[in-house]
Amino acid sequence: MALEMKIERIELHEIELPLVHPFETSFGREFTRSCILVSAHADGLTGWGECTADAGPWYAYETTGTAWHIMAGFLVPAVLGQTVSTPADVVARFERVRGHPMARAGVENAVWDLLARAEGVSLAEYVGGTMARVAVGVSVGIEPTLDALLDRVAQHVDEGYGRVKLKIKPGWDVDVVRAVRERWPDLPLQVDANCAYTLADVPILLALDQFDLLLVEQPFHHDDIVDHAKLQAQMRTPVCLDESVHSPEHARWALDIDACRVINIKVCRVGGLTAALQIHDLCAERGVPVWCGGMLETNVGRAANVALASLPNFRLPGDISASARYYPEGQDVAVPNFELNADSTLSVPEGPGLGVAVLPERVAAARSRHLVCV
Ligand code: SMG
Ligand code: MG
Repeated sequence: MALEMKIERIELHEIELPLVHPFETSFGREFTRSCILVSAHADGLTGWGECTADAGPWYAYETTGTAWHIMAGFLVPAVLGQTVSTPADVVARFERVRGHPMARAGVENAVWDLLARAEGVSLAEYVGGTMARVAVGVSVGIEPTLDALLDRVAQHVDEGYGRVKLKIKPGWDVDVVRAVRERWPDLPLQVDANCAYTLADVPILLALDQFDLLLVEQPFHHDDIVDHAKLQAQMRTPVCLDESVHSPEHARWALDIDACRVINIKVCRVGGLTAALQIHDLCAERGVPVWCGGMLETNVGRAANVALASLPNFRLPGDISASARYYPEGQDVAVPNFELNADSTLSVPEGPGLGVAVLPERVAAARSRHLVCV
């Protein structure tokens, strides 16, 4: 008999946490991180999802404000009071909503956690994960000086990270990558431009080919695949798409025209775990490796990322660093923290659902807005 759950209550919690170190990308520097936590309640159980839309539309068009509007006005009403037995029931109810993947992911993922808990299995098992530990790296932001950047990289290498991603932008690229490569000749290294370049910059990007990078991530426009295909045709280093792949269809279109040879899967960017699994499977069929991106998640989103990254085609280390890299001790909303293993992996939690416990007092301490829907 398939499990059936009636969604009795959904709560939205907008929170803001300070970052332990400011994080700068080509679109700006962040000192704090905002997100919306979603809790779905049924049969005495609670499932949690994290919507990673940020305060402003810098990484993607969604913000905490737009996501709140879409969740409260459209997505929550579509599932509240409904009976669900699989995540597909939620996806079907969201079919009329166009766009707003991060908002959809927040609600859908809360139901995934709820259903996995009801089944008494870990989320990793529920999604079909096969690995007990997932390979991870660390994403290093732009720093005020090259010396400061080298210090940051050294700190993370000393902590045990076996793969480093550097953020690049025009004026902070070839020389920076050269300096890091000279100091760490064998370090698995990759770069992420967050859309900061155009076709006019192809010579700069081709200059990166000499540094033996794992990949170059999203150099061009946040919706582009055509220009990326033109670059990949000339570049030895695999192009990896992040921002441009915001649905399984976008992944297929990109692969069809050879716009990239690797895809960064972020659960929220693609609209939830269901879409993330579809992209994983599509890439596996086509022989294209994927890896799990990060959005400075709390331990709630991180636990979902770790579960997802336990699937077999996650063949490159994820941007899923240890909890201590993100928020001050005692402030993350869920426990236990994720710790880095000596082999640059995180262990996949074995407890039911996400395998972390959300602490209501920590959510309340960080919360700026709260909505209870019954
Ligand atoms: O979660 O460790 C992390 C950050 C990984 O660099 C990271 N994410 O474009 O891939 C990316 C960026 C987006 C961060 S915007 C908040
Ligand atoms: Mg990226």
